[in-house]
Amino acid sequence: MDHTLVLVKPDGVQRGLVGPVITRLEQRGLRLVAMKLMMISRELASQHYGVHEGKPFYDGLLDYITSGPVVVMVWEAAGAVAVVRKAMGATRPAEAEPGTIRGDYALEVGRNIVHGSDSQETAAFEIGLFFSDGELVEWGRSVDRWVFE
Ligand code: DAT
Ligand code: MG
Repeated sequence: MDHTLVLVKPDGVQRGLVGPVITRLEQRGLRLVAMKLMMISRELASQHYGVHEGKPFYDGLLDYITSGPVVVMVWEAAGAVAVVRKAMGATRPAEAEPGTIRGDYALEVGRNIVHGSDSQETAAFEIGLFFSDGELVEWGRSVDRWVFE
């Protein structure tokens, strides 16, 4: 099944939104396979956000993502990347639909609570940045047959 990387960013952790983010993804039916609280180093941040290097918001983005602890997770489901992107809502929270994480909890692009990988290739790259293979837990839930076809 597909994997995607989700971060609750420093603003989400500070605002006590780790629980709501996890709850939404759990209740949707995705399976959590890895999770930790950590500080992101400048080095790791520059790798994670390498595609944005040179953009006007890049330095501020690195300041923000390294400004406090984040919760980093890997979630599993068929089509996990797209499912999580939709659940997160638009990058600019002002444009995010109500019912999405950003649409319900955020207002500004530089304080948008969550990160989710944007493709399967990006997901594989990002998961490799944050986790070693042994940290992904293969497990089953008794409810899985009621969630996964
Ligand atoms: P997303 O986080 O939805 O994948 P992205 O990968 O395009 O969005 O950008 C990464 C983060 O960078 C985004 O969550 C917020 C910030 N960002 C993106 N575009 C921005 C902009 N035009 N001005 C300020 N911050 C921006
Ligand atoms: Mg992105």
